[in-house]
Amino acid sequence: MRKFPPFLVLSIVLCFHNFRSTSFMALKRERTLAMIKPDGIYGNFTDRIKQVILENGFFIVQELMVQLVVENATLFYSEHSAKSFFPNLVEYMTSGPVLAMVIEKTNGISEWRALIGPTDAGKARVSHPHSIRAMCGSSAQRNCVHGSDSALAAAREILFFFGDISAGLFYLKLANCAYVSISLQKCAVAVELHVGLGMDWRGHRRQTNRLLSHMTVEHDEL
Ligand code: 3AN
Repeated sequence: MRKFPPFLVLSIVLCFHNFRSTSFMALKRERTLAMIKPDGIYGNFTDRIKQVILENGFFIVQELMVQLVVENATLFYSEHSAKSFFPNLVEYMTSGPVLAMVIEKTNGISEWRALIGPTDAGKARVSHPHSIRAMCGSSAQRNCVHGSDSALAAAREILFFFGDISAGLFYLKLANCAYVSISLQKCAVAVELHVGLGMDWRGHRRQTNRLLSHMTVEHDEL
């Protein structure tokens, strides 16, 4: 068999490695959390927003319509808890149902943020007139949609609503904890245990699914 000089083999390996880490890494498929907030749902923007999502090449992996309660909204937006607008934000986010979606696309996190536009919908109408917030939002608070702002936030927020869908094991839906009178603290601890220890929650999932099965409005019921 013909032998290749070691330096040639090494060069080919390095080239391949370089190709993978530049071209492929820059074009990574990413999942992010998209949410239609209560004003988006009440304003009948759901179909138009989903149309924009699909027209822009996103795949909707999973969706869930849920009514957040104060504990859920407080936890979801905990990073803003010290801000003056926080009480109003919690009130707004619990004023009606939200539609949470896991959406996927190449560079999906930044692509979705670009599509929704700036936080302040009033400013978005001037600076990003074609953005989703310009279409359906009305202010800095009532901006009709949410998008994760980083990979870490996307992982946390997807876990918040859907459990770890990539592992497919953990279906404790944190957003529903309050409905079934499991204390929110227990839910948070369960999530942390799962994430931290990679535990197999199949037994727990069966039990939780029984509790949640009639309370979760899934995709086909919307
Ligand atoms: P974004 O949703 O664009 O990532 P954040 O994370 O700064 O913006 O804010 C989270 C949410 O808090 C916003 N979507 C909005 O509903 C609300 N919010 C942000 N800034 C203000 C503000 N200045 N006044 C009232 N509500 C605000």
